Amino acid sequence: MPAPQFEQNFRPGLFSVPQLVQIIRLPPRRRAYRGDHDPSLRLYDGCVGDGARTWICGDAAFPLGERTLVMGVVNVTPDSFSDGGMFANAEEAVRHGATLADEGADILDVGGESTRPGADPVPLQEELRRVQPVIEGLRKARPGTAVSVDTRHPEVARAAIGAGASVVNDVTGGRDPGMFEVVRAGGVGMVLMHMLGEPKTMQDDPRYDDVVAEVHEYLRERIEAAVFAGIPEERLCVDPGIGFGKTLEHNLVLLRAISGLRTLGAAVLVGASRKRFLGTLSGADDPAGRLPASLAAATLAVAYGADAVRAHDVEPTVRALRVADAIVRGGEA
Ligand code: PMM
Repeated sequence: MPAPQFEQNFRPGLFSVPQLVQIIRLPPRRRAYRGDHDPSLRLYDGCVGDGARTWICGDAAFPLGERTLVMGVVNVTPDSFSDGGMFANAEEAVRHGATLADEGADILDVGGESTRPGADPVPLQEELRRVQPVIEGLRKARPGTAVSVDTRHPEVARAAIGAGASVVNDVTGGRDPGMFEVVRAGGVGMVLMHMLGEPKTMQDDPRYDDVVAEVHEYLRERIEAAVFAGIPEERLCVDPGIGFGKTLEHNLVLLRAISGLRTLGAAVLVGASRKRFLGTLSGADDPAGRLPASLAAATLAVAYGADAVRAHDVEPTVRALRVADAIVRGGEA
């Protein structure tokens, strides 16, 4: 990685005082990543006092580090693994999203294409038809709550921004060449998630030499590509993509390594809610029965350094995170 190796290069007199000031001000991710992810590590110990960080998403500015943000899931799909079919018409989806906002969601994540393992792609027009009225409805019903669109298609993202979305949550990390331009022009925030391959085949024997290093490097490169495309760094958030081309063991190692993602400088989102590995570990076959497991994963994600969690069950998640935040961040319960 072409990061300046300050420790190795530094000799007295090598840098002028203004240069040294610049070096000190460089965001942490520009310093070398040392592959520092020993699995015996690493509760995050820098949540308090690691400087003011803010995630800017359109008109919304989310302070990071004080309190964990909650992204509530509003799937408008007939086939999502966790809640598919439950909110498949716009009115019900808006009602559900409004409830999640009242329960304390900071962002409502509206998705019209299931990305569960094995899912077939949805035609663009159909995805648009699903998400647009829900985003418009939520903006009217709960104008104070930000809306994100969960899509990997620039055409859908553009229409969603027009309908009032202030975040694009792209599970491919901006793989489509047109996506960054839509986000840049819209002035919105973006989630860059890691996914290995495509939803249809991603769980067919996923392999990595070093899952943490590879996911980290992918997200670092995606941040650079987004910034190069003109998206300010403070609009970006990264997500390791729990369950997206990962075995149970990959998911666990990635969760333990969240603090490493903090060195990239962007906000960090983690979505473990109701996922299959939680069913395997806890013995809950039904995704709706995975609440205790989801709360355990969310609270530990916070302890390991997550700024935000994506959750289906917002009310219990908010309550659990009040406790986690009080312990980890030193705030009040
Ligand atoms: N998981 C799902 C969908 N979108 N987006 C982000 N950023 N992170 C995730 O972990 C994530 C996501 C799949 O879960 P769902 O089918 O319940 O929405």
